[in-house]
This record gives sequence, C-alpha cells and structure tokens, in this order.
Amino acid sequence: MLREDFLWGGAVAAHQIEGGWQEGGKGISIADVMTAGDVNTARRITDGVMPGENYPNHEATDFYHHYKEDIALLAEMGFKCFRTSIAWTRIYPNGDEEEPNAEGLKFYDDLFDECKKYGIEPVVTLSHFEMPYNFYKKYNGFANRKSIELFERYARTCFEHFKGKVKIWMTFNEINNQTDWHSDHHSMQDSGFKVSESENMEKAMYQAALYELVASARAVKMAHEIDPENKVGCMLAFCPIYPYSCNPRDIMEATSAMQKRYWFGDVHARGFIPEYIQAYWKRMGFGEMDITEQDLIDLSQGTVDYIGFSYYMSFVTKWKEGNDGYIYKEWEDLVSNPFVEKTAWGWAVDPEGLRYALNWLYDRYHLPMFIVENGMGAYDKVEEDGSIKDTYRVDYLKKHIKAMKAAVDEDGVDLMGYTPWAAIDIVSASTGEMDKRYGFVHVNKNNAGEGDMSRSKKDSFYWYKNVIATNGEDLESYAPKD
Ligand code: BGP
Repeated sequence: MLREDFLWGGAVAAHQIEGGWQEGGKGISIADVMTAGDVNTARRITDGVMPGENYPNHEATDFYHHYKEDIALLAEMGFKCFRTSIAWTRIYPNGDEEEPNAEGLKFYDDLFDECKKYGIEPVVTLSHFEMPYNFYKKYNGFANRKSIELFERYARTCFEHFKGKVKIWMTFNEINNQTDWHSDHHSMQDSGFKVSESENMEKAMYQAALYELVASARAVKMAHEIDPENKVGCMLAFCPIYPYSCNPRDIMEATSAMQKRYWFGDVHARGFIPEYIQAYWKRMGFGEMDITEQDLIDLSQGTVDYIGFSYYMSFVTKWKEGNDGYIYKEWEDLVSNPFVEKTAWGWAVDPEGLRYALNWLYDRYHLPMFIVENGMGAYDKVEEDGSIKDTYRVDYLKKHIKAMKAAVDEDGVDLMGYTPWAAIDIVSASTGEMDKRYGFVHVNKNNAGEGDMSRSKKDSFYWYKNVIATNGEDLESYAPKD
C-alpha cells in the first residue's frame, strides 16, 4: 500500500509552460534563445533573441495568464501536489542583480497561494533548464566559480521569501544529463555554458558539475537553516544502463557507464566525491580540479533529504573491442534493447526499469524516493466531439504505477510521491514541440503556434482522477465524465 500522505500530482517547468517571457520584468533565459526543433531536427541555441526565429518558450502555453484556470483543473483531478520550477530570470533577470525583482516574486506568491487554496502542496525546482542568458554571456555559467555565489543569492531569496509557502524543494533539474557532453544542449540547459568552447570538453563538464554540486549543497544547508521544515532533494535523470549481455565485459561496461551518469547522486546524497570518479579524472589526465577544502566541507554538510528523479526510459550499453579502460561516451556507446518497444520519439518503454530504478537508488541511499517525472510523449488526436482518447498514455502510466507499487509493496522502498510529466500539455524540452504531448489536460496549440490555447480534459484526466481518489488501488476505472 502506498502511504496515506502519498503525494500524487503532476509536474511541469516554468520555461515550458509559463510564456510571458518579457512580462513582469523577466530577463532572457537560456530557454528563450532555443529555437523550435522536431523529432528529426535539433533545437539551435542562438546568440541572443534573433529576429525571424521561432522560440516556442516565449509564449509556451501562457500559464502566466492561465494559472488560475490550470490549477483549478489540477485540483479537480485531486492533485495533492504540483511540481513546477521558479524561473531564475523572474527573480534575478540577469542573474547578478543585488536585489530581486518584486514582480517576479509576486507572480510565484500568487501561484503558490492559488495552490494552497485547493490544498495542493507546491514542489519547487530552483533551476530547471532556464538559467539567465546573461549568466552565460557574462560569466560562462557554472564554468565559473562565481556561479556558486550567484546561485546562493537566488536560492536564499527563494527560501526566505517563500518560507511557509513552499517546503519541498529541488535544486538542479536532471543535473546528470550533462554526462552527454558532446554538444552544448545539455551543458547550456544544466550548467549555463557552452562546453564546445572549452579546451577539454569532458573536463569542463566535470568542473562545472562540481561547482554546481557545491552550489546545491550550500543551498540545501541554507534551506535547513532558514526553515527546518524544508525538505530539499536532488533531481537525477534516471535511465538505468543495462549491460547488453552476461559477457563480463558488458557488465563492467555498464557498471562504468552507471558511475559516469550517477556520481552526481553520490555527491548529493553521500556528501563526498566518490573514489571511482576521482580515479577516472586522474586516469584521463585532467590534472587538478578546482575544489577547495571549504567546498568539501559544504558537500558533506549539504546532503539532500530525498532522492527526486525522473524516469522515462532505460538504456543498454555494449562493450567494444579495445575499450579496456571502459571509457563511456553516451552518444556512441548505447545500443537498442530488443526486448522493449519505443515511442514515436524513440524512447524505450520499460516499466520494469522503474522498479529497478527504485531498488537501485533506495539500496544505495536509503532516503525517501520521489518520482518527480514519468510519462510518454505522444501525438494526440482531438475527435469531432472534442474528446481525446489517449488510451496509450493511460496504458503507459498504468504499467509504471504497477511497477512503482511493486517496488513499495514487494521490495520495501520508501516512496513519497509520484508526479507524472506533464500535468498539462507543455513545450517539449528536447525538441521544442507542442505536438509531443504529455498532459492530462490538452492545450489547443500546435507546433506551428496555431490554436486558441483553450484547455480541455483528455480521457486520461478522468482515469488519473480515479487513481488519485483510490490512492493507486484502482488503475482500471475512469471517474465519471462531466
Ligand atoms: C525531462 C525534463 C523535462 C521534460 C521531460 C520530457 O528531461 O526534465 O523538462 O521536458 O524530460 O522530455 P521532452 O520534453 O524532451 O520530451
């Protein structure tokens, strides 16, 4: 059985939902300079906002103006919590002002008050792929030690200002995506710098991640000092990396790959830099990393209260002849899993992998677990009567909820909550599309930007409403339609 106080909800992120990119004194963020892509076309990062380009996050789904209507819909589904992020650029438009922007703070005050009105607990990420563009331009983001101080300032403002309103926090969204350091996409989203501009790209990624982990630890410590009620988690993109076969070489290849992708979690939760990753840096001849005695103290004192993670898919890796050092390059070393199906965007659908993830993480950290993202991007069809029969979405979520319940009931995992991605349709982070949909609530807007932004309930809305009402016991029925 899931806990009585299980946090059922849904997740979104500021840049993918809010729009209002120039309202309320907001500054330009990294997401504001990312163009639209699609399943075959990568998003581009332009040098500032350029005329004639299509930037889907500028308007997104206009939650900035629709939030009351949207929160009412989530309340109707029975949400216990709502995961969103604060856009750093609404609070510190350029990332380095001395004083915060009062209008930005007010927007989130109003939003969190609206949630509270319905008894919905806000679950808030401080940094979800939306660092100030100026933070990149002027400081080179987390490639610069100065970033720690700037992030601390922002985090302190949030913890102090929203004290009492927000108690469940996360620092950096999917901090470990930058394991894929071969392009600027993840380094810009996760760390606010272009890894391609560095002399040694891999070393630069690790150094930025270290500064970020120190900034996170300082924020965790600060959150506890400001309000002992605060619970702060990390947020890992968890894609288990399976060995392709029982060939011992494949097993070791997968072990090494898991270390590269999850050392971030070890630092967050255990408070020290694991030996295996230090040994790897040495082996790669990176030389001294910039990490001080004080940083190490901060890491040990700022360990997280729970493990937040996203789960969409699993990966598989296979040893290649000659790779005796088990060097893992994510963009070259993954192979397809013949046992699982894939979404239209090629993401492996593997519910059992969620049970594996919960076991792996819980065994390692013995901290409460929180699944803060899980879902399937799909093309939805609006029928003539306006309904959306998204049985594939229900099917995906049902299988994953079963797997998560097995981890709790049969494996003893302590699970706090589940916030599928996404509560409402939003702009996709990887492709910038609207038509890669995840929501229980449909938003009438397509990839071309056409549509009146009206909201409507998909069939999954009624299904999820019943799941929440029965605390996950009934995964078959749908609540009565209105
Ligand atoms: C995670 C991000 C989200 C979200 C989700 C789905 O990586 O934390 O921001 O977007 O994945 O990915 P996408 O939107 O690319 O389909």
